[in-house]
Amino acid sequence: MTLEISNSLQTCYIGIGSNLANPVAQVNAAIEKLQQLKNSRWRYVSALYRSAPVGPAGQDDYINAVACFETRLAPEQLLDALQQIENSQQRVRRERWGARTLDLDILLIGEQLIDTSRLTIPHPYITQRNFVLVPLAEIAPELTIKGVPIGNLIKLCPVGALEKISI
Ligand code: ROI
Repeated sequence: MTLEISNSLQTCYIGIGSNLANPVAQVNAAIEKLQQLKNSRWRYVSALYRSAPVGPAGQDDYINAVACFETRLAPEQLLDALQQIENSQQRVRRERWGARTLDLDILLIGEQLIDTSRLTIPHPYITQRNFVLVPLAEIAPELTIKGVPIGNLIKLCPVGALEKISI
């Protein structure tokens, strides 16, 4: 056994976003890759949502979704695996908060609180983004984040245009 892989499965939630190069196809391709992640057991994915961009003006709308699976990967191994998927879909890191072909964000890993140079879990903006909270609540309506029920977080979240585009 390597040091990085633990015996316990942790339930994790991943935010998926794209606003370049056929975003629906980008998100669906990412979902297929997440379903095959090593040392992990797939659970489910939300509907796809179209959302108004947060960040610099002039970007196209995003397609967003949230996936859930259980994993034995350690948090930084999971991050490495997600970055490989981003790179496989021609993710180029340019301006902060600029347009992207694929963004995979670790939102939650069990109830873990992590703060390292590479990772902050729960994701630091999780409570500020309805394109994350709404699909997350769709697949995990009973979830609490740092003790706060997700329904309460949605009520407090800034409102941005958000439209479900698939079931
Ligand atoms: N805006 C929306 N609507 N959806 C995203 O996934 C998204 N991702 C980002 C930034 C650029 C902050 N804006 C976004 O990383």
